[in-house]
Amino acid sequence: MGIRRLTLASLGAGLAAGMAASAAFAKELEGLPTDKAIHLQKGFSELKHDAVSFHDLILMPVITVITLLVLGLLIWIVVRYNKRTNPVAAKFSHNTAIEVAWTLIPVVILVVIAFFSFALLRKYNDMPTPDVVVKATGYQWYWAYDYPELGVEGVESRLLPEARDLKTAHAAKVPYLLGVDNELIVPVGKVVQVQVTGYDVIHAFALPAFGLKTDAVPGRLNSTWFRAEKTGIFYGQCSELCGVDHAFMPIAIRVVTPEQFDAYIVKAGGKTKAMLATEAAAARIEAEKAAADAAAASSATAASATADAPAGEAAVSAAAPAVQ
Ligand SMILES: [Cu+2]
Repeated sequence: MGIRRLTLASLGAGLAAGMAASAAFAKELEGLPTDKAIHLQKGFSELKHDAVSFHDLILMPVITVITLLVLGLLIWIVVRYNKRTNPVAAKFSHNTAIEVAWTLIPVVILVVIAFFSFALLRKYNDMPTPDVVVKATGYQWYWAYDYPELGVEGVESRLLPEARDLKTAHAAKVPYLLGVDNELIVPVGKVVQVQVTGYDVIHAFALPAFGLKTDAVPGRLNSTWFRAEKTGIFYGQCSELCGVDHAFMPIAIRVVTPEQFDAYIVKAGGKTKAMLATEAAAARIEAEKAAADAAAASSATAASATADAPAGEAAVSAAAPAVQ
């Protein structure tokens, strides 16, 4: 799991304690939100690792330093400049040096954040060549998955009825509000491109373990990608308020081995990449043979037609003015 189960009291102990807690509480529950967890969900894709690093190494230190600075200043003002310790208030209204400083320092901080932020955005945007393309369509209130290249369409994924209620979910051992009937099946270690769209209103395809969050907008195809580092089931949820059952349209991705993925595709009535490649090769041989036959036939025709050539030319020149 690796999610830091920090209590508020232990927060003060700082980042080091957080790291220790993270290791200590790591157990088999992965790809799920966890009770009392405070940190981001553990990542299982490169994009998520980068997003977590950006959060932990850039954003958190900046936030912490600014918060402590402001807190320190507040305490200093309260203690040093209250009515008792400072009965005569100062009368000056501004200080140019300090105003320049409190304008420029935030600008520098924002530029530093932007630098790392854009690097991460770029990584999301520069997708490697996908091994598998999946189309995820948001409906009120479920998801449907297609594998457009492999000929599998309309796999509907709905919340399990027993997952709707905490008690029945626990009894059935399915994750509360997350368990679905048909998970999105993808192979481990492969680049999966997810094309995201909406059928009726705007939804959002979000899954923390892979760092995914992409709007599903009707009439528009957004895309995102991930490469799952391990097999297992990972959960996310629709993340754009989309109506009364918004909370009941989870996203579940089951990561399997490439062999299991191929078997799933075949079972679902599609064709694997290998099957398509074999078919394409056969079609190419067929086409080459047809072209060779046609060439042989046309050379034979040409030989027999040589005698008629002057008549043919006359016909072409007679037809030419009509074309203009
Ligand atoms: Cu939705």
